[in-house]
Amino acid sequence: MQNRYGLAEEVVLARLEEIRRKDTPPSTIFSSMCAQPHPIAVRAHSMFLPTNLGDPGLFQGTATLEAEVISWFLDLFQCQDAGGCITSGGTESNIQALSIATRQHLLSKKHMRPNVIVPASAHFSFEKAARLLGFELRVAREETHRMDPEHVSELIDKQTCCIVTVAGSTEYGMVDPVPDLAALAKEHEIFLHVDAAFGGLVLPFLKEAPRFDFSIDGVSSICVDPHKMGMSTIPSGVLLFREQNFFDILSVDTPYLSKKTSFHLTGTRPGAPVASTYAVLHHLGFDGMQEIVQQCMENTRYFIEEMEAIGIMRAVTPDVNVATFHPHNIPEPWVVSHTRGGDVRMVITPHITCELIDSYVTDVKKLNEK
Ligand code: 0PR
Repeated sequence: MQNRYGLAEEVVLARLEEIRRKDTPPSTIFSSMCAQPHPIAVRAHSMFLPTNLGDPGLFQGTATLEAEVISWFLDLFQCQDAGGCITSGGTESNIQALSIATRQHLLSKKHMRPNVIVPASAHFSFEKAARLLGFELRVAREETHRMDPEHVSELIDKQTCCIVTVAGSTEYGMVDPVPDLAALAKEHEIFLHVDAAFGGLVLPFLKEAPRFDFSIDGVSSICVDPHKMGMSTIPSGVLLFREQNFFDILSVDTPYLSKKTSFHLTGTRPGAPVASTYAVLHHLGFDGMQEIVQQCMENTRYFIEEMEAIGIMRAVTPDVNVATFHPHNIPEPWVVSHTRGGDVRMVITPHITCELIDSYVTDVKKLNEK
């Protein structure tokens, strides 16, 4: 409704508080891949609210944070000479990675419509990318929810410009056999993108986790989202490329800005989530992140054991902290999600403690006994 004279600050804020109370309380949400932001993330975010990395020459301090965050991830993913950029999250990163792969294909004078092979479990952002970029999406079969390299090799042809693999799948928390798929990509000289939006900030902190990073020859790009397991504020994504010149493929001229080219999808870009990511990673350090991630994995195992003890079996044993169970009635007030296969899915982010898990299991037991 139009409001000609404006309202007092307290009135507007009280209204906002009331509206915010209608959102689901985090303590009942078991379905979100976005961890609650760490307190230092919130403070850092508010310090950098007016910054715009779309015109980095005006925010040279903030721009150094972007470079430091990228460098931190290149170190974590074992390729210090690679390049990268900050995005708004997994969707933008996936679109940009595929934009590079399809453009490379067209520039190499293969004028036929390119195709991209994705696992059946791929996030729906790849369908968005296919619509935007006009490539054909080929879906590879999976073995126990992991991409099957044999089927991928059957799907490859001369117009295949990219293989997408997932490290920490949205629905079942599985990691594709990245080394096998990277070998295939290398053999056929195809771009290989690893979607580690969720798993990229889990797997490096686990002992004996499946490999997915730049230490594998043939991996061309990796995306990871600090706004998921990185406990940063939304929107915060990172896209990394093995070769710096991948940037050039996407560059356009920006004649009147402080920097003369841009390879990002968005123009105006918030510096606040970059500061937030920087703050969490530097505050916790590798050891602090490892402690939190290992606790999440322990809680995932605990959840699975406690549910199986009341007769509700796991759908799979996950590689990361996503627990899936055979269908059962969901008690109030818990919010879970369902996979396309009908299983019940929970993401065990840091705020899902053993006490919360116990409450859920007790409520499920009561409801399913009735
Ligand atoms: N890649 C993977 C493997 C993902 O799981 C997701 C998002 C993306 C890419 C896309 O990332 P952005 O959403 O950051 O662009 N996975 C979650 C999902 O769609 C996102 C999410 C988070 C959904 C919290 C709901 C929610 O409450 O399930």
